[in-house]
Amino acid sequence: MISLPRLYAILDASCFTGPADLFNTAETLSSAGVTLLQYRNKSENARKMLDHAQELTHRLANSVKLIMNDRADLALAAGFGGVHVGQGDLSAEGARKVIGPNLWLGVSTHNPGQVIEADKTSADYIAIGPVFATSSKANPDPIIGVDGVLQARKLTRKPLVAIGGITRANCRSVIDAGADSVAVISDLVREPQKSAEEFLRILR
Ligand code: 3NM
Repeated sequence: MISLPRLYAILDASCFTGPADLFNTAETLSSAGVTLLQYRNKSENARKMLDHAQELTHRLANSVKLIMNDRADLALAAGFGGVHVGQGDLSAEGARKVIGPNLWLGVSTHNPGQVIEADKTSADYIAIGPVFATSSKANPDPIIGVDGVLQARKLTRKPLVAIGGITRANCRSVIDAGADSVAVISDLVREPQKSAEEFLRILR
């Protein structure tokens, strides 16, 4: 079983002015103590995504576990530490075939049925959300609230990541409901260093 850090930072390319801004923020987060980082890019082609991912590997692979959103092939090609798949991406077992036994595999879930299904797979961790309202995801599933995290916790012993609208103000309640880690996009963007340090302090 893998062990997740309390904070799982997600760098969504749409939040940055360009690749340089994204790389700098990645380095800032790493120096603030972040050790698990996902690269998420819903609008760029595979070639650009691989370029960006390789640069992240070059800058950070020694200090941070890098996870590729959606694309198992790019995770492998970039030398990332894992891939995260959603309900509309490759199945967990499909992604596992691509990445092999050693890379981390995460699966997004949005309701109890999906948690039960993901629990049966070789996924290393399960993400559940959106816990709160989020504007970082197109067409989000219905909000599950802290109660949804409590419910998910009862359905799996795999490491559980809570996602969606998680901030410094509400993260403690999500961990107290049984999540092992919180995944965050927007509350890390504006002041990455300060924000990451505060998350890590609150969740210690
Ligand atoms: N997945 P923020 S919610 C990428 O419910 C993502 O699976 C979700 O961003 C899910 O921290 C979400 O800005 C967006 O709310 C998270």
